[in-house]
Amino acid sequence: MKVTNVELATVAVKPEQYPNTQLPEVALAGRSNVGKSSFINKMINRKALARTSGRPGKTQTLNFYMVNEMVYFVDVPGYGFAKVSKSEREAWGRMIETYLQSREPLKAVIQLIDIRHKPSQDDKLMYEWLKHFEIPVIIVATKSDKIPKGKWQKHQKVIEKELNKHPEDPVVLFSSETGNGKEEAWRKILHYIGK
Ligand SMILES: Nc1nc2c(ncn2[C@@H]2O[C@H](COP(=O)(O)OP(=O)(O)OP(=O)(O)O)[C@@H](O)[C@H]2O)c(=O)[nH]1
Ligand SMILES: [Mg+2]
Repeated sequence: MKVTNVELATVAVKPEQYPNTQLPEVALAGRSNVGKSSFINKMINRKALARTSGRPGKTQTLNFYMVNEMVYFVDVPGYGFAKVSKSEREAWGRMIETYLQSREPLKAVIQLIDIRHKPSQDDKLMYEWLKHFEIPVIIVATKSDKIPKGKWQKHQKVIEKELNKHPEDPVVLFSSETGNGKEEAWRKILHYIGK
């Protein structure tokens, strides 16, 4: 995929602020610090358009990145981040649920799971919730650079089993460090947005 044009088009916390264009959207989901913003940067060949941080909780709004005037990548705050107040966390939860539940242009959610670890309870709940709303999910097992290639398959199997992954949802092994899986992730995204 040749990315020629990207811009942070919209920052939203409520539906009135979502873009009112006809472009399809794919949203990122995953626990805080799993690498959602890094995934976007890698996919669009930018070092730091989507802001990343070693500290969890970097992304706090819905950030709509328009790519090639073809699709929006929607960066979403991570879940499972303890260091915010309960009320703040609930407000984020509502913001994310409102978007995922009711957004007509949303074609798929890219759910990121750290390849090194078993999916957490939050990961499982998120996946179940997305399936309940019949949203297609692309599972991205990220940080693949952190374990030897010989172990990738075994870790992928654990993720699939723990999530009770539906057969139609693809898994892509990915690394924002090395670019592993980038073209495959693009292929899956293009499929879901009908390109
Ligand atoms: N080695 C390695 N590090 C990664 C990878 N992806 C992300 N990271 C690192 O993980 C940390 C968190 O990455 P972010 O992209 O900010 O994570 P996020 O999911 O957007 O986090 P929130 O915005 O807090 O929800 C950063 O220090 C990244 O450099 C990867 O594929 N490999
Ligand atoms: Mg982020």
